[in-house]
Order: sequence, then structure tokens, then C-alpha cells
Amino acid sequence: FLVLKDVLFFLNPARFHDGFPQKNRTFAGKISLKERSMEQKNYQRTTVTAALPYANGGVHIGHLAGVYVPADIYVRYLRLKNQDVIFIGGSDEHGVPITIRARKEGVTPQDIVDRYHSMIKKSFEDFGISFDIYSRTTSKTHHQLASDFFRKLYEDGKLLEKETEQYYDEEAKQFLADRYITGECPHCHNEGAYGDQCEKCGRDLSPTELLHPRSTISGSSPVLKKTKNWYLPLNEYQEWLKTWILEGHQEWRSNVYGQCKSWLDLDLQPRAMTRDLDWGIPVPVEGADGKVLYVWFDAPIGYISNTKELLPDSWEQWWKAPDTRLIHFIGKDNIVFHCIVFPVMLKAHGGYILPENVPANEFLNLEDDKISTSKNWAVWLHEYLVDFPGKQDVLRYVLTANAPETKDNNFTWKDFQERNNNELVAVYGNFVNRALQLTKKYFNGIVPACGELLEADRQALNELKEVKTKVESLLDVFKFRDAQKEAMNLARIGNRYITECEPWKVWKTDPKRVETILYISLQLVAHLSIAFEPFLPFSSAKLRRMLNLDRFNWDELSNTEILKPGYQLAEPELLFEKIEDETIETQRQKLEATKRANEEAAYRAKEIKPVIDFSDFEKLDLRVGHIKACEKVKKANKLLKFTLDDGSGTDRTIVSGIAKFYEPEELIGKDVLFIANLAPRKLMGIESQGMILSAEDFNGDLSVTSLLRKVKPGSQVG
Ligand code: B3M
Ligand code: ZN
Repeated sequence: FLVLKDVLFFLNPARFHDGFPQKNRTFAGKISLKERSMEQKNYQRTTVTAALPYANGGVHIGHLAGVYVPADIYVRYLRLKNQDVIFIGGSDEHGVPITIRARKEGVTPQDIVDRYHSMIKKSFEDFGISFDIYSRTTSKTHHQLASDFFRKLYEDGKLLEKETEQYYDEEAKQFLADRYITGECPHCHNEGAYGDQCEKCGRDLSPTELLHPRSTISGSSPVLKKTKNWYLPLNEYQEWLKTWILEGHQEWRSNVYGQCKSWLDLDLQPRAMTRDLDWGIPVPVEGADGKVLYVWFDAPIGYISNTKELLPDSWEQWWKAPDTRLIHFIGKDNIVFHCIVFPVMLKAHGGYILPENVPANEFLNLEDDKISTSKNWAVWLHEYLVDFPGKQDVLRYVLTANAPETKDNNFTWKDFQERNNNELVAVYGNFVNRALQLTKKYFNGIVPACGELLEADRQALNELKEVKTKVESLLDVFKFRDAQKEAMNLARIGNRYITECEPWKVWKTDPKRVETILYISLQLVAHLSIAFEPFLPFSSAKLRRMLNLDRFNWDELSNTEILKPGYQLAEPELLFEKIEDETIETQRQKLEATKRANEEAAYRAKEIKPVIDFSDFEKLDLRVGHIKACEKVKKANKLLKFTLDDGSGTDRTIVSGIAKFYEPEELIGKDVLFIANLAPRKLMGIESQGMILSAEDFNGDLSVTSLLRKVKPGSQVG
């Protein structure tokens, strides 16, 4: 009964004595039969898309790790294999967030998207994200294509026309998108909840659930008004989706498949494909004035439009030919749109192929907190490049090593430094440098000839031969972090080989033997430059320059003689450099400063509590007390116990949570304000008869209130 079961096995059960745990040496990819099924279809070309980022902000490491680096690795890999592939990207320039940003800044939405489109495009270029086209959804081609797409669905009767009641701002004379409405959350009573979500309790809302709704445009109370929109009846496609995904695509990543399944286990509802909004693509049917296409309707069509812009004459082949494979790289929040909504659009339209795979990633956190654009909790690519010029590959490497492929993952600066110093510098860079410097020293940088092979040589060559299959089989199933690990393993093999053979010692007694050792080492170096090309394109290019190598394609990886004897190498340089503690500390401090600024902003934003009557205030009996004694409360590191002279002639005991901020001695003899009529409570077994008033600073520090002039204990405050 073991037949057809998946098992784990070692492909390289060699000796492990270079200090790296055996775990690193397992062939990490479990290739199952269902994963393999993909290759059996006879695809001729591949269309790869990467999510179109909203043009209302820059690109950060979360975007790069989740979508763009894996997509780029995949595309570079296919290109290296001489496969027909196109890589489509672009900015998503419609949608409500863009209009909100524009309104806030007092500029037009077009100004916003112009600014961020150029910025995003440049970041991608800087990081070597090798799009064949990076266009935008405000392009003419896109407006035309999206409009035609909608009209065809409309004319073929594939859309549902429905009248609903939506909030309308009578002062601004416009319907309000969910994000333009705030009010009180019906669940947690947060006053600042949005029409689609309460950020305090995290619940999804619909605008009509909000209590006391207000328009954020004019501040007025919106009224419900009838409006007509067009819906995509997702429910009619539910059975088809179930067959197509749940039966036909069991090879999809478990996070993607699981999310689809949980959607498909519920009853899908018709979804509005148009909006009452003035920014977007006008709805191309009669009676639709003041309406635009829903941003999630037009954005995925952007992939098609951008292909058309790139290849005006042959774009259809990349979207309609059954032997074209379509792959969408996205983040997990986009799964439903790419696996359910867009496929239904394509199916309803007809003539288009469907995605063959949607390798969506989970999220990347930054120093254990969720990346947030609004809180500026992010590492922005344009800022990274100022602080780490020329180190694009370091970031690419670290993000792939920590790729959130199956679960959320975490980026820390410490880990960034360690992976650079202990892996890129100490393993990859070190091996390359040893091989090239020794060749320069002993053979003037000329590739020596290979002599008789010993056991160590044969083993190194055998291991080298395996790398191609290993990396390939992982990349084919979108396991980028394991694939990169295997590429790095080649450098570990090289280091171990050179350490074992000790050419610097052998040189004195047997220079002929050194020729063979360096010949083999150089072949390993050349292989590294190819195996790492999809992952670290800048470093591979640099390494190829040092090797004087211009030929490079994936199949060379099975060639054990990439560099022929007698071949002249160029001058060796360092491939990577160490990152010092101070550099990392600077980055950490930058994040600390952001955190403090956010805390302060949150504090400032605290709203004044609801108005009270004077009679409410009069209920409080505030008095002056003189601190006669103060001591720490045992086993409670937050608490201080006070003995107050409150003017009554009897001492009053109050326990207060300020031990973190004061030594007891500092407070003895001081006059403070306290609430004299608060119901007593027991704290750590001590009855506290009131409360000493303190002010809480923005960072949470407490400061006890005191008086500007001396008054008698027991004096009333009011
Ligand atoms: N702009 C959402 C996002 O950036 C959206 C993706 C569109 S892909 C067609 O997460
Ligand atoms: Zn709430």
C-alpha cells in the first residue's frame, strides 16, 4: 500500500562536516503526483501577471516579498530556460482610496496616480523586477478594453440590473462610497467606524449598519436614495467554480485552495460591478451617468490591456490560446478576486483562458507588527535604496529566504544582517572569493586544466550535477524559498570542497593537483552565477563579469565544464559585503521613532469624552492630601501604598499603580490631589480609599499632580 504515496527522501546523503545541520541538506521539496500533473499539459507559452498595486503609495518590503520577487524569480527562470513568457505589471489607478487621498491633499486623483505610478515603476526597475511592460489602468487602451468587456457582458445578458438604496450626500450632491461614511459601530460603539469596516473591533460592516452615519465629504448626515447598478451573478457560477477549482485544481497552494473552498462552501451572492463614483471608467451603457466600473472589475482586465499595449498584434494568443498557461502572483487579500470574481468574468465573457495557478502568498510582518502604510510601519523600497545603495539583492535574498509562502512571516533587521553576513558573505561570497583569488594567485586568472579525479572531486561534481534538477523541481511548483536554499547549498558544497582539498597547502608539494581543485571550484562558481540568476540577478551579473561569461542559460547547469581550461577570467571583486551593527541599529531606531510618533498621534486623536452637566462634575469630591508615608507593595511591582493626611484627623490609605514612575522617597512630604468619595477597592489585599490623580503622558508615563501654592490637607478642589 505504499504505491502512489508521497515520501521525503535525501538526494544528497553525503558527509556533513562543515558545521551545517543535516536539516539544511534534506531535499526540501516534496514533489507529489498532483503537483506534477501541471507539467503534463502541453503548454507552449506562459503569461505571468503580478498584482497591480494601487497608485496611492510607494512599494514596501511586504509587496516585494509577497508578490513581485517570487513573480520575478519565476519569470527569470522561465526565460533562462528559453521558454516563451511575458511578465505583465502595471498600476491600479482607480478605486476609492485614491479619491480619498486626493481629497485629503486637495489635488485631483490624476495628480495622485501620476505621482505614485512613476514612483512605483521606478522602485520595481531599481529592484530588477523584470516586467515586460509596466503600464497603468488610466491608459486609453485599458479604458477601451475594460469598457468593451463590460458592454459585451451587458449585451449578452450576463449581468443583473438591480436597484438598491445607497447613502447620498445632499450637500456634495453625490453617492457615498463605503469609505466616505463614518459613524458609530453597532458592535463596539466606536464612533469612528467606516461604512465597510470598524477598525476598532475589526468587524466588516455595511454602511446602513452604522449608527448616526456622517458623510466624510461634507460632514452632513447622508440620506438613503435609490440607485441602479449592475451585478455579476456569482451564484450562477458556483457549481462550475466548484468543479473547476475544488476538483480540478487540488495542486494549488493549500492557503489558496482553502480560501477558495471556504468561499465556495457558502452561497455566493451577486456582486455589484459598477459604482456611483466620479473616478474610474464610465459605465458604457445607457442610463449609467455618474457611474463607473467597480475597481475590481477593471483592474484584472488591466492585465489583458497591458498585454495588448505590449503586443498590439499578438496579445490574444497570450490570453485566448488554450496552450497558454496563465499564472497570477498575488497577496492573500486578493485571492477571492483572482480565483472567483475574475474567472467568472472571463468565463461569462467567453473566449479567454483561465488561470492555471494562483500562487498567492500570506503576509510579511515587520519586527512582529503588521505592515501598515497609514502607520508608516514599513520598509519602503525607495528609502532602503538610499540607506543600502546597490544592495537590492540582499533584500531580495532575505525576502525570499523568509517568504510568507505558507504562513505569515516576519522581517527583522537582525535577521537581515545575519542572513547577509552569515550566508551571502560567509558562504556564497566567501567561496567565490576563495576560488577566484587562488586562481589569480596561482594561474594569473586563467582556468587551469582538469587532471585525474579523486573521490572528493567526483563527489563535488556529482553534487553539482544534482543542483539543476533540485532547483527546477522546486521552482516548477512555486517553492521559491526552498529553491533558493538549494542554490545556496551549491556554495556550501564549494566551501566544503575547497576546505577539504586545501589547495594552499597542496600547492607546495603538488601544483598539478591544485589545477584540478581550482578547475572544479571554478565550475561550481560558474554554476552559482546561473543558479542564482533568477534570485539575485544583480550579483549574478557581477559574478559573470568577473568570470568573463556572457553565455548563460539554464541548461548550462547540466554542463560540468562551463569554463574551459585556458579561459581568461576578469579581475575578482567582492560579491557581498558585511553589514555592521551600527547600520542595523540606525534602521531599528528609525522604526522606534515611527512607533513613538504613532503612539503620540493615537493619543492626540483621542476624542474628548461626551459632554457632562455641572451636576455630574459636582458628584466628584476632589481634595488635597499630604503624603505622610509611601512604600512599595510587596509582590506587586506596579503598586505604591500611600498614607495620606486628608484633613479629617484619621489617616487615609490609597494604593496607586505608579511604582514604575516614582521611588517612594520622592513622594513623601508632597501635597497631591485625590478623589475622596470613590468607592473603596481592594488591591493586593489592601483597601484603597480613593485615587491619587496623575496625568498620563503620550508615551504612557504617569506624573502625579501637585499644587502651585501650599494649602491645608483636606481642601476641596473644584
Ligand atoms: N490593487 C489591490 C492591492 O493592491 C489591488 C490589486 C489589483 S490586481 C488586479 O492589494
Ligand atoms: Zn466596532
